[in-house]
Amino acid sequence: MIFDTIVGISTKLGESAVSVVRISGEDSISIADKIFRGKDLKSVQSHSTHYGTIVDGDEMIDEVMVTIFLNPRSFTTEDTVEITCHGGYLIANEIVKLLLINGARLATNGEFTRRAYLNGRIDLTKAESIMDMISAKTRTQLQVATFALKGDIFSLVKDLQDDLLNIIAQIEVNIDYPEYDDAIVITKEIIKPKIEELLAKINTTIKHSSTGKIIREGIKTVIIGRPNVGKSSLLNSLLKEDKAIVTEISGTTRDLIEAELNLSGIILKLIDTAGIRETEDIVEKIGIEKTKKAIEEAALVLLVLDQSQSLTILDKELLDLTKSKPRILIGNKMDLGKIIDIQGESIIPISAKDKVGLELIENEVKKLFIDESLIDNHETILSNTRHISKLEETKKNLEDALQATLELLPVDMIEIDLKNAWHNLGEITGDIASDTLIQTLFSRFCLGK
Ligand SMILES: Nc1nc2c(ncn2[C@@H]2O[C@H](COP(=O)(O)OP(=O)(O)OP(=O)(O)O)[C@@H](O)[C@H]2O)c(=O)[nH]1
Ligand SMILES: [Mg+2]
Repeated sequence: MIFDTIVGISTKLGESAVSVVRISGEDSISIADKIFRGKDLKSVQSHSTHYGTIVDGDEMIDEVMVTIFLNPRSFTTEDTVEITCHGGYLIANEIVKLLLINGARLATNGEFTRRAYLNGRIDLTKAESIMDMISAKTRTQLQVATFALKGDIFSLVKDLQDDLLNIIAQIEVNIDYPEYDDAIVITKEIIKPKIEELLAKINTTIKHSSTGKIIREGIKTVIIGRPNVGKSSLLNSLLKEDKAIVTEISGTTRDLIEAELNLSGIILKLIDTAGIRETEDIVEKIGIEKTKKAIEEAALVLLVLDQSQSLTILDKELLDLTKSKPRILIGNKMDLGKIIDIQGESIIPISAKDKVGLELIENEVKKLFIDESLIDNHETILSNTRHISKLEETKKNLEDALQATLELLPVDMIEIDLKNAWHNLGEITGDIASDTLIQTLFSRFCLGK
């Protein structure tokens, strides 16, 4: 496909050694050449870098290095120029302005990557992985993001599509040559185990993806408990900073306090809450309402109890309120001894004040949410919600197909379900993708990428 020539700044503006301005499209070299002094860029080889200056008429703007990538050997597969200029807030913008005057257009978010996709250089999973790599905050997030870049997700989906095509082919043969009396019955008998096998593969991938999703997105975690049990102290100890105010006065925390914690590679999106109790204080009341909402929205509850005291009615209410949530019971103030008695559920003894026992919480979080063997064995894990939901739709199609093999439905009905499954898989890689999908997906990218 031939597109117009776009320009964008690929680095963050700010005081830094260098910035990179990127130009891509048919006229990128001739446009860059108009503002570059040092060499005739139109006659240089691909993958070569040249020293020179950027000029606005007779005025020198900056001393730069220019790298040329000739079509098709570039990220976008188009002729591409990368101008490495000095950093700062101004220079790169000045160069962009000159390029605009000379015929380039300002790139929209993610437009370079979008071209790489539209020109067939990368599939959607790779494009999305680049975005995930850029936003990764932990080494594990990076590891999961690179699966797609290496092509692992693409192959995984392609293999599933191949299996599907085999089944579809089997049906088509029998639809085309229905001379055998029992063709339909035989077809169903043959394809049923094949569909089951495919479903099993998909189920395993979906199961593993819960670990991937947690790694990519983190765990929304709420710290709750009655007033004064040490919720804010726990937040502070986990973060290793005094983020929340801690006092011996009940009802110290009034509003939600949010913070992010990197728990050896897993991001906990922590929320410290106002302790729940009956109160007439209007500010505290609002705080408590927010706590209740935060509990509903959380994926994990850390319920803090004071283990130096016996359970109160409030503790019991909170235990009841969160019984169907993934939760960890934390017995704080272990330095004051243990009086609390809880049956049938383990409680992790800690002292938030003395920072003792915190690693036990970490272990428990991992036990609840992460299959570490997958990471250790470098298994391919899906982590992107879009991919996972498409795979879930595929699963549904296959279940329908399986059901149809059991009923007295004609085989071409089964084929419809299988084709839908194939279509859903195609949307993961972008084999089949609507304009709206492409539009929204790439608009989430940063400028210049
Ligand atoms: N002995 C002991 N005291 C603790 C421990 N953790 C917290 N405290 C004390 O308990 C009191 C309450 O701590 P906070 O962290 O403010 O409790 P909270 O649950 O956030 O209280 P509210 O915000 O009022 O709901 C403070 O005086 C803390 O110093 C602990 O492990 N041992
Ligand atoms: Mg507090």
